[in-house]
Amino acid sequence: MKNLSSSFVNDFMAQLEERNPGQGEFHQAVREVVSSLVVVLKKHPEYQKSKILERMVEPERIISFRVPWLDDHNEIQIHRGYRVEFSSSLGPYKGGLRFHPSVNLSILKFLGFEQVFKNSLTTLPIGGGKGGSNFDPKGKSTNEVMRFCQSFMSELYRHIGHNTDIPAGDIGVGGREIGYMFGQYKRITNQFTGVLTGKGFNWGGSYIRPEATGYGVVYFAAAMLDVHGQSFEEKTCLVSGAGNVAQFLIEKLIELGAKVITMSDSGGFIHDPDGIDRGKLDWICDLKNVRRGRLEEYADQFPGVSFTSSDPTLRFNPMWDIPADCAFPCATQNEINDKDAQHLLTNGVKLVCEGANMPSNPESVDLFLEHRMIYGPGKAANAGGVAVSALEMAQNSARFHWPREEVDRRLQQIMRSIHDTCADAADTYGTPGNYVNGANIAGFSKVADAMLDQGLV
Ligand code: NDP
Ligand code: 2IT
Repeated sequence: MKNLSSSFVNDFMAQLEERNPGQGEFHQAVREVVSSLVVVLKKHPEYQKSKILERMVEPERIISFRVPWLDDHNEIQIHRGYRVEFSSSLGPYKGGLRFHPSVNLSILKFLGFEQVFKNSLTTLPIGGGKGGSNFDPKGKSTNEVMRFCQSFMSELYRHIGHNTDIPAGDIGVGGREIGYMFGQYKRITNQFTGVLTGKGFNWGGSYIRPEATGYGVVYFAAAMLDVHGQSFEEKTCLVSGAGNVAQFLIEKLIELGAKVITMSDSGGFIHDPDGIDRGKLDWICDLKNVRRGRLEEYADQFPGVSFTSSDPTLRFNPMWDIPADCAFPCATQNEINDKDAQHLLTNGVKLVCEGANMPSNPESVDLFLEHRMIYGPGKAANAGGVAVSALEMAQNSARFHWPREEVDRRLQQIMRSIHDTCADAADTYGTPGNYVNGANIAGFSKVADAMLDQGLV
């Protein structure tokens, strides 16, 4: 039996890094989980004997394929598509598709790995996966997006299925893209099944799926605040991102009496000291979802608002240097670094809750934990999206719809249960209030036990 000293993590990581060179984001996600699990492995030698962790970091299957398509000028374009089918221990592979120029195997493996733990935390029967392409939908015409989606699905269809692998949206993939991919899947297979989630409500989608990730983050954060006898009333909040997660998160924060003063996209951030109210949020949703414009336009539209362009030469994001009570990163991975974390701490932010996947880099997470920040890691806090995806699958199987109130009630219940499960696991393993350890340990245990039950496969 291996001696489980602190060198365990370093030894484990050295081997993982050697086997997966150049996959920084994947290394980062695994290191965090393995660091939390040392105490669990000490207590459970059976996990070590069966090499559960070693098996878990190896995706069950990785598919990579060519996506050729014709742009509006009749030029041939070629992109790369992927699906990382990470774990089917708890159910069919489940997780989103990301269309963004930065997409590569490292990013999809980190996302797929995180998804396994997140999906386990939902308590619903779903394994973990992730996919996508380095295609950038920004600046493309609707016809170009449709042709790309059809070409992408012309290959992906043979690898997925409502009992095998059920993709959904993520960055760059919303209702429009899901619609085009669903149409192509149906055309090729001649089957109308729940093979994708995030579908339009009229053709198999669930109420509250568009809202679920953002609402769920707020429900999770409210549960964390509740432990400290607090609510969102009068709290000033910083939010990054301006997409699906950010929009509905802000809607729920406003409903609960909070004041949201920032939003961002890849061009920069807006600071609205008066707060983004319901009317202004509607304007932003129209800008982003219908007109597909840049957030910068918000500053021209409403008085007293400043816009700050992204500056890649700066070692920090000035948006995280604005005094506030709470911060919700909802854009992308590693958008908060140690300098940003320091700014949040010195400016009085008491709660950070992650809508995005892995938005805080390891140094900033260390700072949050060291300073006893109320910190909700993405794999727990943003699980509401995939949870309602699983509810969409259940509704599709039964061929009916739950009413809006019913789905929202279930979402609230699931987020409360994820919160309590993480808090309990953190307590049990001697790190009360540490939701990072709690999420990693609780997410791991269910998958590990299922793997033991299912033998060496
Ligand atoms: P969207 O594509 O709807 O929105 C993404 C937002 O983040 C946009 O405002 C985008 O700006 C900004 N953004 C993306 N990448 C970057 C970047 N590299 N630098 C700066 N800004 C960036 O995606 P979602 O809202 O769906 O996803 C946001 C985050 O939430 C992601 O981390 C995703 O993995 C996570 N998540 C999403 C879930 C879902 O159900 N959709 C579920 C759980 C987590 P711009 O438009 O200029 O690119
Ligand atoms: O990161 C995520 O959890 C998602 N993008 C949602 C996945 C899903 O299957 O709904």
